Amino acid sequence: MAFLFTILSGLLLLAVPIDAQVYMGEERSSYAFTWVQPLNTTILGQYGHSEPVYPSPRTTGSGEWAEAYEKARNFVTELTLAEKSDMVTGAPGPCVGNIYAIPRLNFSGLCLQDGPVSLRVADYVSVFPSGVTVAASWDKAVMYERNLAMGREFRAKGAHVALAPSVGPMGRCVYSGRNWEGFSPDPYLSGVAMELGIKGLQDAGVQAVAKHLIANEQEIQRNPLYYSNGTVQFEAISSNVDDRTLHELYLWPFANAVHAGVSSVMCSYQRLNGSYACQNSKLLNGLLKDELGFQGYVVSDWYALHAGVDAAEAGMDMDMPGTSRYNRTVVPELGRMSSFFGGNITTGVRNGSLEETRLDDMVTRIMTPYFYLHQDEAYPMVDASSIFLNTFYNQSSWLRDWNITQDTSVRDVRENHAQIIRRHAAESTVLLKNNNALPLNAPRYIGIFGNDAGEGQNGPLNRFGSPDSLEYGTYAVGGGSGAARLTDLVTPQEAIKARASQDGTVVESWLNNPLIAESDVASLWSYQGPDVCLVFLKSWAREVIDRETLQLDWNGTQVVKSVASACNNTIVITHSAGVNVLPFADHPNVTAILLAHYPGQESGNSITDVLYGAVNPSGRLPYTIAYDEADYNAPIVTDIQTTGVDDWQSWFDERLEIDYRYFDAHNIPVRYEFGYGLSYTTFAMFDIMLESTQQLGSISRFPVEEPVAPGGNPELWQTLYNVRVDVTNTGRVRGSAVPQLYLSFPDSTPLGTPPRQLRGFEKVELAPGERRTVAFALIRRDISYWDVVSQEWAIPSGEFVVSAGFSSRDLVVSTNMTPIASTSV
Ligand SMILES: *[C@@H]1O[C@H](CO)[C@@H](O)[C@H](O)[C@H]1NC(C)=O
Ligand SMILES: *[C@@H]1O[C@H](CO)[C@@H](O)[C@H](O)[C@H]1NC(C)=O
Ligand SMILES: *[C@@H]1O[C@H](CO)[C@@H](O)[C@H](O)[C@H]1NC(C)=O
Ligand SMILES: *[C@@H]1O[C@H](CO)[C@@H](O)[C@H](O)[C@H]1NC(C)=O
Ligand SMILES: *[C@@H]1O[C@H](CO)[C@@H](O)[C@H](O)[C@H]1NC(C)=O
Ligand SMILES: *[C@@H]1O[C@H](CO)[C@@H](O)[C@H](O)[C@H]1NC(C)=O
Ligand SMILES: *[C@@H]1O[C@H](CO)[C@@H](O)[C@H](O)[C@H]1NC(C)=O
Ligand SMILES: *[C@@H]1O[C@H](CO)[C@@H](O)[C@H](O)[C@H]1NC(C)=O
Ligand SMILES: *[C@@H]1O[C@H](CO)[C@@H](O)[C@H](O)[C@H]1NC(C)=O
Ligand SMILES: *[C@@H]1O[C@H](CO)[C@@H](O)[C@H](O)[C@H]1NC(C)=O
Ligand SMILES: *[C@@H]1O[C@H](CO)[C@@H](O)[C@H](O)[C@H]1NC(C)=O
Ligand SMILES: CC(=O)N[C@H]1CO[C@H](CO)[C@@H](O)[C@@H]1O
Repeated sequence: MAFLFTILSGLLLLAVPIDAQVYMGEERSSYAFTWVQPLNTTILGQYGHSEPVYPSPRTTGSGEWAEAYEKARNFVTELTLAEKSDMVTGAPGPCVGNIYAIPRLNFSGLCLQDGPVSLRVADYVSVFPSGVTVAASWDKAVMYERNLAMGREFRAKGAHVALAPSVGPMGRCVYSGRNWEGFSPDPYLSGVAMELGIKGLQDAGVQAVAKHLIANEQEIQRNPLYYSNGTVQFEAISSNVDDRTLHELYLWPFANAVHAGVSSVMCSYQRLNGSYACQNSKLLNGLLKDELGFQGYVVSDWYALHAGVDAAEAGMDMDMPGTSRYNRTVVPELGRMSSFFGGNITTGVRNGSLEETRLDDMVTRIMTPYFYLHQDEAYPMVDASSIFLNTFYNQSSWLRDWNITQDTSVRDVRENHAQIIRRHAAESTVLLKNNNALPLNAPRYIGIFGNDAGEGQNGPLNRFGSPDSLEYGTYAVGGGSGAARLTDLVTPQEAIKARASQDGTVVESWLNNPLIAESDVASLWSYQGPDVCLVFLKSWAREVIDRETLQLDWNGTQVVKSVASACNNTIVITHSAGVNVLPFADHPNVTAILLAHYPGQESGNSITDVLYGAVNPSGRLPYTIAYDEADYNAPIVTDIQTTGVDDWQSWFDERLEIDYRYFDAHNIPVRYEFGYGLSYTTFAMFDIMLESTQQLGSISRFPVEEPVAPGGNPELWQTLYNVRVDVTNTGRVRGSAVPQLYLSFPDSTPLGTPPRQLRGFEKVELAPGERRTVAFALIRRDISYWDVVSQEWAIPSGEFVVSAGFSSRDLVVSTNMTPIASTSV
């Protein structure tokens, strides 16, 4: 959702969108590079519109939701027209998003809260590892357990709806400011993380929201820009994506989300093929509700709605926050603030422009997950800390509308989650290089270097959701609406000191600046220098802005060079939003490199466990680290040179070729490939075996037509093959391997198919010498491409190569598979 920079209602009266205030400030103009995508009116003509798909499919409560659906239908029959309109329109209240209570029906309203790593607006909650960190775990148990624990906290604090998990952006552009909130540019890995994350939240009784649908792959110009008189100067950027790419990349993990029974889907800010995502009927009615069979409700990103009745017809179900972006004054005749929905919905039904059955469908979609998750039964009240820390609404604007007991006690909901967070972040740490430097063995003297090792300077957070000083302090989480309030934070410095004292190790620390300034770094330390130099570096990212560089912040590369010039055992550890280029990786004195991403509140304990070998790192890269920034394709559009109101356009011309698919398709060497990561032990793989679950020759090119269920045609989810490989631990310590399965599609697949695509992974823990068989199931969707002609998933004829290995470029064993024999033409 939109992260607000200010809540002062006075400022909000300015007819300037909140995000635009940032673009017009120094942040926008400071971009080091400019990428202007030329306006091509020929292509614009092709993409300029999205096919109309009407009417909006009505929910049928299919699948496990049948009983809840009946309750929701009954609930709707009790409502007046005004109450129905309230049910689909956000209102000021105690939470970041609110739906009014209807005490007459024992409905206590809905509380929607950020975000993907923590309940952002609350005290005494835990801060979990970020999405990118969890993706780096490649561990299905971690993906589920993290969100189950987080869901318990949302529930205990009285939030019905968690605005999580995120998979848009997915990571098309390495610079995108929100990539870290989601998982990976690989749709398969992201799809698994979505599915398990949603199950975790919902098993805790909290509604999950899959966001942001769709192609929200950059922050710059994600919202329209207005003149001060309120006229649009530029519409938001349009992500122009072809049909096959949308299905095989960006929509793929949303299909997993719907398959997992997600309660809600949040539509994104920007336009898709020229039409705003929150009123694009092809996207919402066509793809999401019809093709994927989504039974829940679509909620807008905050202020992403730009139409009333038209958007409802296009498939939008809930307007958030439900007030005008510019004018949050109460409309006297309504007693409410104005909204694209709200009064317009009531008027629309009265004057016949909106069918009341559509409005009933919207409310039914909203209430079905509520009943399904038993949220009508004794749900906890909104916690006082959420109310008092809520900077989104002035309490005077809503208190009179809510029957809230002024209970000022704050509930501590953290349970034992610190232990889970510590273990998850440690297991997600990616070891990229290790010249026998790790694990540490009772070193005599440790030097800790870098601004990222210790505390920040001025408390945990400023109003941007970032540490008050970006220069000093370790990064446990990024900023914006995905940020978190760190009730607890264990820094690397304090955790390492505590552990080192057990061995009588000397520990000394230095910040970045003296290291850069000093030409003779050795003069900074005692005559016998540290026998291990730990350099902690970081990269910041947050919503609203995109990253400007892939170098480590605050002269990180220079810090490594300085330390390594005088220390022959330099270990680099990063806390980062995602991709960094690592120009020092081949330096002979850089003996180890660890990526911890944004690890959450136990940061120091997690990294110390890895450094000392209490945890054997088993993270793997969920993206590719190239040699050079310029090696990455799909740049962010940072500017335009024309003045047409529609001229911000982003052509997804690389189609399926993002991240490793691009590097592989063009044989570009990379520093560390997708799926790569080391361990303190070594592994080997043998004996790939493939078996079909179907009779020989019985697999059809297209799935048999079946009634759509959540996730689409159920046939797409049917296992057609099982693949097995044997993995063994060939080293001396216990550790976890991550065997990965990649498919190369036959030559008959249309052009543009990536050379290899991930289609399976498991994490398996092995004692030294232990050998285990690992199984991967291939479902129909895994071995199909999206056929734009038939508008169906199709299995290509001919031979697939099925390979397994330890990374996308370390394929150890392979076999062939021919689901459909080649037909001679
Ligand atoms: C909240 O609203 C009250 C009453 O309208 C007003 O006096 C007060 O200044 C507002 N506070 C803020 C922070 O806007
Ligand atoms: C615009 O796109 C069309 C279709 O891809 C292409 O043929 C044409 O050369 C492009 N024009 C310019 C000016 O780039
Ligand atoms: C977007 O436009 C492309 C090119 O015409 C088309 O293939 C695709 O189906 C469109 N997608 C949507 C959602 O409108
Ligand atoms: C509301 O709850 C009360 C107390 O549990 C119950 O007596 C009443 O029937 C409920 N009303 C509705 C409309 O469900
Ligand atoms: C708003 O301001 C812009 C730029 O000054 C101008 O072009 C436009 O005509 C104005 N619109 C209205 C409705 O006044
Ligand atoms: C905001 O809306 C109110 C109620 O409709 C109106 O009276 C007021 O003039 C508006 N303020 C601005 C700055 O547009
Ligand atoms: C209806 O929507 C318009 C924007 O199209 C908004 O200005 C207006 O305030 C809305 N009306 C109500 C009653 O919410
Ligand atoms: C009906 O009401 C809607 C919502 O206020 C409005 O957009 C539309 O123009 C109205 N139509 C007629 C025919 O009055
Ligand atoms: C407010 O809540 C209290 C306690 O839950 C209840 O007794 C009372 O009837 C409620 N009042 C209104 C106006 O809903
Ligand atoms: C590596 O460190 C040693 C000090 O231990 C130093 O003498 C040497 O110059 C360093 N090597 C490089 C390439 O900086
Ligand atoms: C690193 O330097 C120390 C002295 O500073 C030396 O004792 C040690 O052998 C060196 N290690 C390597 C691997 O060169
Ligand atoms: C010596 C050096 O490289 N200093 C740079 C450190 O980083 C800041 C901000 O990123 C630059 O402004 C300095 O030039």
